[in-house]
Amino acid sequence: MYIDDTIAAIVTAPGEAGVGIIRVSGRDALECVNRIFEPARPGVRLEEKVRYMTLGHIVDRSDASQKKTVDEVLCVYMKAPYTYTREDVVEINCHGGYLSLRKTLELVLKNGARLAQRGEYTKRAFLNGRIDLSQAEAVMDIITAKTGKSHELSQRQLEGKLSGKLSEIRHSVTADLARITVAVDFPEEDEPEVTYAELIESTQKHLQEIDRMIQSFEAGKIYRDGLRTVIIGKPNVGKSSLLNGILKENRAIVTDIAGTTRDIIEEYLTLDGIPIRLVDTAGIRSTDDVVEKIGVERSKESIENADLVILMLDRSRELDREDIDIIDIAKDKKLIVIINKQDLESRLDEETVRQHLETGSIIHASVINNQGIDELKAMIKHMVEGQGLTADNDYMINNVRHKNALERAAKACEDALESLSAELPLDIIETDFKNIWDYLGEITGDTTSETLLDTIFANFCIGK
Ligand SMILES: Nc1nc2c(ncn2[C@@H]2O[C@H](COP(=O)(O)OP(=O)(O)OP(=O)(O)O)[C@@H](O)[C@H]2O)c(=O)[nH]1
Ligand SMILES: [Mg+2]
Repeated sequence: MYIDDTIAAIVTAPGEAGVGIIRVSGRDALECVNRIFEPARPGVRLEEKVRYMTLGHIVDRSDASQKKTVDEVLCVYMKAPYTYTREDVVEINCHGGYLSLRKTLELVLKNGARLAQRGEYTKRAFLNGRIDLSQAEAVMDIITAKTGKSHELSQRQLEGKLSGKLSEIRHSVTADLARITVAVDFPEEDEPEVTYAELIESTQKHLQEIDRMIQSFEAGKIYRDGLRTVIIGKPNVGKSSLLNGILKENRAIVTDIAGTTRDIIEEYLTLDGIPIRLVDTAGIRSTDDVVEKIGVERSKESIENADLVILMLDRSRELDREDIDIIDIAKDKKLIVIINKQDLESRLDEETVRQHLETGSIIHASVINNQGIDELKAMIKHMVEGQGLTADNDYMINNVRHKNALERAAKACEDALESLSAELPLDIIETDFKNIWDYLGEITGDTTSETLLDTIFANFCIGK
């Protein structure tokens, strides 16, 4: 349900800054601010200066005997419906210190507004029809984007590229549905309104387009969350040294003591625009040390969620049971094996490794001498791009919720195709078409339940 009461929040980031902004939105936004705003030039009124900055002061009149100036500010009134929320909005540009913002916000709240919930401005923009749900989600993705590419993808989603594609498919499904309905309601017509063959053709086309979007998810997810790359291996093989080498800084502690890293260390980096989430783990071995044991368990878990596993071996030691066990854990994953410590005498050759590993690339490295790191980076980049995981698709999806809805829509297409091929009665097929329409509508928010909406917007940040 939509409530049009007046909400307010500090919309700029916390901390000291030149300027901090409070946004007031809703029916009484103007009235609320007018109660506490005193223009510097007498007689000036915010409502006559739509979209202009007006200089003045925020004043506290709660104590009738004594008027207190809280801050010198610039106020701007933006009239509905041409605003972010499509409601009346007033923004107060305060000095960006914590106290002036907090005191001004308190006054706003005392004078007719309530504190905005997380994502409530964007939720109103959605409920008022200015943007659809996928665009609202893109707003949040833009704010949290960590790389240029993921920012670009979210920007395209906000522009409505995804929504446009979805509504195109839904439009065509509606047209089919209309023809099916006529055929069901007037079966006596000589010329059937629509043939099975026509419906099969259009459903196949929809399925193809939906499948393409589902496939784009892998790439979309990587551009949003980063390629989760986990470095694993026995203790002391040089995992932390590799992390430091890739990051070009001493992030992780490196010693010659086996079992140095005891917990997961995670860092972000970008490789020619590809975001990577690089994870260094505790060396895997059987141990009685409780802390180390937990670390080892975590290392194993992190392999499960990895998009790419970098498995490290030490060339100065023979391949042993522990190495082989680790290879076994990781062999179903996308894998790059690094045989490290090439500067030392060899007790391990590539053939021996190959006996235990059918697929996966092998790199020879000496990470403390910076050897092999460029090769590794090139290989990761090649791997990502080689899978068609590039960010060129206009309606690439990066959101699990969207992917799930698309998968259900695809399933409904398949059901429809099966029933159509069997030439089942059209009123049965009608349901499948209705489902396709509904599931696609969940992405744009046309057919999304209120609880789900609440959950989605609750993940937004305050003031957005
Ligand atoms: N000679 C040589 N030593 C290396 C190389 N890479 C790492 N080392 C040394 O190997 C030892 C262990 O390195 P770490 O990076 O701490 O190894 P790790 O795999 O993270 O070890 P744990 O955290 O205990 O699992 C350190 O003394 C490193 O300096 C290399 O390429 N050549
Ligand atoms: Mg380590």
